[in-house]
Amino acid sequence: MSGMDLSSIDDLPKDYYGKLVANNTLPLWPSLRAVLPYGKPVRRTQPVIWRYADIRPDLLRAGELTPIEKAERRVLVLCNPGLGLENMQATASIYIGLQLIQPGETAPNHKHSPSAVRFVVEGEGGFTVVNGEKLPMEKGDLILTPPGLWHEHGHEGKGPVVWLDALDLPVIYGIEASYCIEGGSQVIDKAVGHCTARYRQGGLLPYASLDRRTSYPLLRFPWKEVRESLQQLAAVCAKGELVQLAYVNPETGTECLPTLGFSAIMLRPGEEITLPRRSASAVVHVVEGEGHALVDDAQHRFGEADTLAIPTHADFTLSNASNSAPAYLFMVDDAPLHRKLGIYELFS
Ligand code: 1HN
Repeated sequence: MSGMDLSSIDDLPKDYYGKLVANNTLPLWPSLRAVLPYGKPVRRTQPVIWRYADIRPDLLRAGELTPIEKAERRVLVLCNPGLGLENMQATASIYIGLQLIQPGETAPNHKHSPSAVRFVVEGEGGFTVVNGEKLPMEKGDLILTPPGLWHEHGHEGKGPVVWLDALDLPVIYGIEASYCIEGGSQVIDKAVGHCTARYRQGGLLPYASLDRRTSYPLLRFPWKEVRESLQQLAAVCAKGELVQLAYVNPETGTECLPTLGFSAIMLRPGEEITLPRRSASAVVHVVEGEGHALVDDAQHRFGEADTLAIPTHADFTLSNASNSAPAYLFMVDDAPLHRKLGIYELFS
């Protein structure tokens, strides 16, 4: 659709336009099509890939250059060039960083209005304390730090621990609602496995959950269990059917954070899958395996620990390069936000 040809600023008398500006006003019609384009949103988000092999040496160097006390959180941010590097957006709504913690280091306790998660990329011995519960961090584990919950990190193992941080920071900052509060280190008042043991089996809940709900009952999703569940799902999915599991709040069966959604995908050996086009943007992180991604017109070869940006309304095809081994991917998206706003669309 071509639509109406709208008047530009140049069609207006200079003195009239000057008076509008002096009164802190503007005419809508010269800008209307920019903010409300026909058919598809304007997307500045580029379908880029961040390769872990490129970034890892710089992240380890940050560990030498900047003591943790001088960084609070030692992070290299994955910035989408289409959105301006300084704006620290992987997509318009999703912030992604790679955080390094070395043995014996601690990242101090705080809580904030943005929602955050950690997805462990490498290393052993890391942990996050959330709401008085110490959550071990093993490779591929997803740890939630929901809005307003205290969280701090530590490392009791050997060698570097690296995880991916995902936050709804661009949204919360964009609505001028982003802030944090510092606190003293938390008292750990819950046993190891407090939440994972209670909610370890889908379809079964601690009985008391029927009467008493907490907002965020499950804070850690061990990768070992997600990987096994994907394999079991793959065994009953038809060829060509997308093998994808959503991480949910076990008490409500819906997304586990207000704005961001999380899912895991298994690409069976040799499999190529076109995902449905959606209104939501996403970031995809490779947990295991190698393959190709076609995102709109961008073709990327991906390997373990690489991360890709998927713009809103993008065409998206994934293929596994191996004919013998599966590939596993972790996806963060803003579909919960779209659903809450009533703008979520799934195009078939
Ligand atoms: C944050 O709280 C963490 O707790 C990491 O590890 C990255 C980026 C922006 C704002 C808050 C963390 C963050 C962050």
